[in-house]
Amino acid sequence: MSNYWNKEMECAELYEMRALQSFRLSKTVKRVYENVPIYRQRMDEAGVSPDDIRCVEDLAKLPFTYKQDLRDTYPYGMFAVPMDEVVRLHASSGTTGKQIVVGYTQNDLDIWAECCARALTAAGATNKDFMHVSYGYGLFTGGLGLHGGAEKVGMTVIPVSTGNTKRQINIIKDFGSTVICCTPSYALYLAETMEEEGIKKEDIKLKAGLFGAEPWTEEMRKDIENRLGLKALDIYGLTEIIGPGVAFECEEQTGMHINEDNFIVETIDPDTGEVLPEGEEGELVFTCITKEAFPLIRYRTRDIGVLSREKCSCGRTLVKMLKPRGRSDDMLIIRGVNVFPSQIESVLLSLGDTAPFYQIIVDRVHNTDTFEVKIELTEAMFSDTMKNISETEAKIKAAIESTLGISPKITLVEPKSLPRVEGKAVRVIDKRKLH
Ligand code: DLL
Repeated sequence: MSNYWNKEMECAELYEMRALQSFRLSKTVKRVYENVPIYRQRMDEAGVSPDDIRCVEDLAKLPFTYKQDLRDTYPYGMFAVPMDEVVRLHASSGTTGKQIVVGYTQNDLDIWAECCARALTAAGATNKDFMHVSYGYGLFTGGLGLHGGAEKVGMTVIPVSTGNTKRQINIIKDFGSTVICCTPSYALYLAETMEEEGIKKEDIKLKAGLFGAEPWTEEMRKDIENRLGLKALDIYGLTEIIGPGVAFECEEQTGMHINEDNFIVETIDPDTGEVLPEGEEGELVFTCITKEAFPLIRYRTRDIGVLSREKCSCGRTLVKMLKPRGRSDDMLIIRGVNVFPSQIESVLLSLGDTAPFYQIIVDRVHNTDTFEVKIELTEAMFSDTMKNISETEAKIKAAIESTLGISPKITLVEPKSLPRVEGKAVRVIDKRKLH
């Protein structure tokens, strides 16, 4: 049976939620218009006044906010409260470009902890659980965000942060961690190290994991669940909006409920900016309606997702976002074909012949794109005959070609030769950008 952290919000009727969102939206828009010059300027230019925004349907009248706006106003230009009310800063460097800084009032931290507490409760966590936090602490939001949520639930928090994987395994075993959070790639690395150390999943007490901060597939979920002996749940968020906890999965494992009382979500056509009906794939756009220090309006995430209001068996009525396919800027165009790294991951893991570690290398030679997928062999495969190895290569090549319509070069590499990560995985090396 489902447990809720805040049943009133998590199970509200849609009309109640819309009324609450409308009220909070109009208040937030007034506040940013008065306090953040870039919003006032943009709204004036668009000919929209705060009085025009009375309900959720009015949202589309407002201009979008882009990551570039955060960079242009770096560091504090988009803060909506005086700095003496800001009690915490976080930052994100992203993979490209100047870093961005976000701020929180005490009330913002409480809201954030509430969002993460909902996620943890949906994963079955209670104050009897031991919470092993392997997300990085520091300017990255993962560690401190989930830490706050776990404390709110009253869990016994173990703030391990990243690094020293063998020590982490000992802590999981000796301290009796029952819930863990880290990136899905780190979960696999932990599983691998555990196996190397001869520790079985029966020797540890983990029952649930909250994995996010990067895209991961259903196939990866199964692999993590089998190897760590836990239920693997997805958690989504981004620094600009609050950090982890914008959306969280329940036991149904069919997408993440968005904390709609705090964030209004839209899907838009990334090219035209047109709002799409719920259920159509598009770019996710979020508006913060409760945050004080850093409330973004219609923020373009560049994450590509689909929303669903289908009734969820957990009883929550919060809209769900299906597993995002990745960022629009993660999408590769190889020989004119759109390729998401997650499509390749699905193929590799569903074939199951290799280890779940891979890298995609793209280059341009004589004006033609080259497309190589490096995949690690398992120890068992490594000692196999050359014939079997080339058969596996051919099988993977055919499977990727039939999914994507373009043919990769497959290179099977030695076990444990691809880099392991403690945070977000780097799956793609696009050398075309370097030329
Ligand atoms: O990754 C916050 C976070 C920490 C989320 C811990 C979940 C758990 P950023 O570093 O700002 O913040 O990166 C945000 O990561 O726009 C997505 O592209 C991606 N992302 C985050 N969660 C997921 C997920 C944190 N569950 C960016 N699935 C986002 C797919 C995700 N992508």
